[in-house]
Amino acid sequence: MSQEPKVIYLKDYQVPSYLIEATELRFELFEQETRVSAELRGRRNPECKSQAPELVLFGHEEVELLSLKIDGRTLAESEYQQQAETLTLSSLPEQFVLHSETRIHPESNTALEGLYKSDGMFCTQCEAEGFRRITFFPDRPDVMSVYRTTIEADRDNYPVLLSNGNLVASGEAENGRHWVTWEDPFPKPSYLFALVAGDLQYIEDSYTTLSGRDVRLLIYAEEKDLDKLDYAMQSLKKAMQWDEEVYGREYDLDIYMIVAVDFFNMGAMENKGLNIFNTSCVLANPKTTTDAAFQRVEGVVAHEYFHNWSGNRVTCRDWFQLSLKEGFTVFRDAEFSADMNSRTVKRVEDVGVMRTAQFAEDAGPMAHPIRPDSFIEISNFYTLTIYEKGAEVVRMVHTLLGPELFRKGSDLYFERHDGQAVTTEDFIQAMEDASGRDLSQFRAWYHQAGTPQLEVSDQFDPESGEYQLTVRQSCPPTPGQEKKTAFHIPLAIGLIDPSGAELPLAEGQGTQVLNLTETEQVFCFTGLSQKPVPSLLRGFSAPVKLSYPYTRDELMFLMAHDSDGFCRWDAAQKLAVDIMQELIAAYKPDQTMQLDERLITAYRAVLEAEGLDQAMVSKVLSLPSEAYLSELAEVVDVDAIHQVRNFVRRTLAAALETLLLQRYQETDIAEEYSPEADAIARRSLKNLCLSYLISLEKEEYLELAKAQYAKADNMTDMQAALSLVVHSVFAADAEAMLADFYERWSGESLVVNLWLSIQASDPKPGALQRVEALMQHPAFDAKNPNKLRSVISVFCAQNPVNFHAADGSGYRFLAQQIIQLNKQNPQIASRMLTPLTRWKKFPQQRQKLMIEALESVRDCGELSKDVFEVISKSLA
Ligand code: 7MK
Ligand code: ZN
Repeated sequence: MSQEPKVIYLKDYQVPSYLIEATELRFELFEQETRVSAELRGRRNPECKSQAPELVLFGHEEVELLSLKIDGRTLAESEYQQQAETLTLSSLPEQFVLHSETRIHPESNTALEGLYKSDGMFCTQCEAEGFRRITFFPDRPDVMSVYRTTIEADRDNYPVLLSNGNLVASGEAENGRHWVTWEDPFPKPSYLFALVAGDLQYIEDSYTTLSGRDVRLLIYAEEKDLDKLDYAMQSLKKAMQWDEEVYGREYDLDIYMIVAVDFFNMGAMENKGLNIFNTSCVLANPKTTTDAAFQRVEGVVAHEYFHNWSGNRVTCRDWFQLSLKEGFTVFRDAEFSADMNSRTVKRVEDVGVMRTAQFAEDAGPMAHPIRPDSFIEISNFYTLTIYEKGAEVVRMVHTLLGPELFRKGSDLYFERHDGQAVTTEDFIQAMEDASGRDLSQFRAWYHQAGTPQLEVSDQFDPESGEYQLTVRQSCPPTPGQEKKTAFHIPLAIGLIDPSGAELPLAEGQGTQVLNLTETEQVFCFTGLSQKPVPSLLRGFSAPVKLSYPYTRDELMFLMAHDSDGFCRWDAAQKLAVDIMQELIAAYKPDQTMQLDERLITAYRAVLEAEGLDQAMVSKVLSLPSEAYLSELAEVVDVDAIHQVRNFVRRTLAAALETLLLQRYQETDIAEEYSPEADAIARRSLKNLCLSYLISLEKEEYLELAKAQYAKADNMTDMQAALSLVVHSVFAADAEAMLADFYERWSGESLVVNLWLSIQASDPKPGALQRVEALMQHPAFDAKNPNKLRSVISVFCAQNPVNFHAADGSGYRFLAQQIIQLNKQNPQIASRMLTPLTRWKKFPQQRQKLMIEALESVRDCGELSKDVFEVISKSLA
């Protein structure tokens, strides 16, 4: 940056002065350059009242302007103003055709935004503002245009040429080149534009929509990955059907394409008719893919498909509205996954992400509301807050309205705004209009950042049989927001009597949703004979932190009796957290610890119980992660957390050894791999038991893990066994297994990523040296985001004891990497900074070292906007 980057404010929004009705693009792809010709048919926007309207075209500095014409007349340089990232035209006629010729260099584009090369193929990523790296255009989502795109390239190297919509023409050109033309009839913002050119193979299927239209479904990948596409295809068809059944939404083009690419900054992209996916979110095959990745593929395929309505047909007016499409679409994909698999498991997993990572974001220097009111670089706002908290906010609307009125609201929203670029306000308004409910106070969720806290206390009067719940809400300050107004919070609760029976509440239901709207409220329940145990925040009905002074015995009682699956799991978590926090507070190295027997008793009961859902057993028996314990801590003591968690795991394993082994053997059945929920649950429980057993450091369990590794016919069991041995004390066996694994899988890039991650997350001393060595390994590629994430991000986020080494070596390492990446790939650089931004949570000495690391990045020279924004907010 030659100057300080500019802050963009929502309050400065103005409608575009010109609309672009049609865009005709022509790409000539070469190895040394790409020529782009763009013809924009524009006209005055009747809604823009400006007297002297200007057409602002955005264009990245790397787009070289070769010529510019209006209605066929070449413009002299004096007839437009070119600045660093914009080109401004004034005195335009009411209607015009603007024609530009430009040159770009996808072959050297390492930022992976705009048009770039991934492993020899051309592909694009335009969201949010990548289109301006392709050509000059009013690259803002409220300018929607139809596109006609011609691509010309060498036929041998790029036999497949794709863009949005329908293929309308193709032909041969000179010098062994060929061309195709695609036409997308739906007006769309430029961020949904896509182009792919490469040597690709595909699988094909079809889907008949509710109204009887046949849609061709094509999934493209490199030839070597053709055997990993079936699961994505099945997932796509399930998603198409689900959206018809649950939202009444059909697909609208005759063709739907997905392309798998290796180099991708994010997970996937919903480009109209031509989704582009990170291979990690589309390829799946039992031999090479873990259960977690299968689930990710199903969820991401559905997410991108659902965007066709929540994002593409109805899009965002400006990028402050990002959560309009992302929060809603995450809610939709979460419900889809819940319907396809286990609802409670999906909820438990999503709540884990909220509590561990989103709450941390809300408490850090980058905290922002789900509808931010300013940003420097929009790429920095593809956050857990926009996505996951955004989805929780939509879920609360669903809870407040109930399923029928929510559906009425979504129907109205899609109908009213089809083909438009709208705001989160339009979404809420549609929900209000369709339901007749008042959501005025609820709107605070959109503009207030931070995690609300609920403090609950209760009182029982045996005389009158009256039970009172008092709920106080507050929300801590966040950057730029000192004071908050009260939120409208749906608090789902149940009351359980001492026999374990659930009391009937409103309308005889076991669960009642309390509407919290004031800072303090009292709720009365009458006709009780004994004091109940309250079951609070059922299903995680709101993204809040709730405290109630449960005793450990009450938590055990809830684990056994709560009818809400989420709350049973939550009670187990709270019990473990409470016990571990006490140990963490008292922790001194080399001092013996004592585990509260009640945790053993509680875990034993779960292990012994017959007929429990195996998926839930494995969730309930999973100890809170180090990351979650860190989030809960006032000041994070990484070593104490790590040591205590290991101690608790080992102590539980010793006390429950026989049961764990028994469960392991019961779940270790020879069966053909299936990615269905019950099979996943079985493997998850099996590998959890193995992890407890391995912690006992006995040879026999090492042998068990080695045997599992040797006989595994699927990557879930294989990687679990490998990871447990590598993270154990059995160093020699770990080395041998790692070598074997690499030899077997060196040709499978995604499997190699598991191999890298397992090593980068090894908590044993010396991890940084191992990470540095891995970065010299031939399997590592510093230009590939998946490799960077597998090594650097995993080390910094999943290896806390080593990343937070007291000498600051982990921090300095990360700072160096960021400095490197800042030029090469700003989006990835900025994302990877996250762990350092949380410096306020650590003890003083660590704080000082983390700040020094941030300062070294700040002072390294020219910062990208992405890195600048995160650094400056972290050091503010
Ligand atoms: C998910 C944007 C895209 C972060 C998480 C995704 C991105 C970033 C997928 C890229 C998406 N629109 O569909 O949300
Ligand atoms: Zn999305």
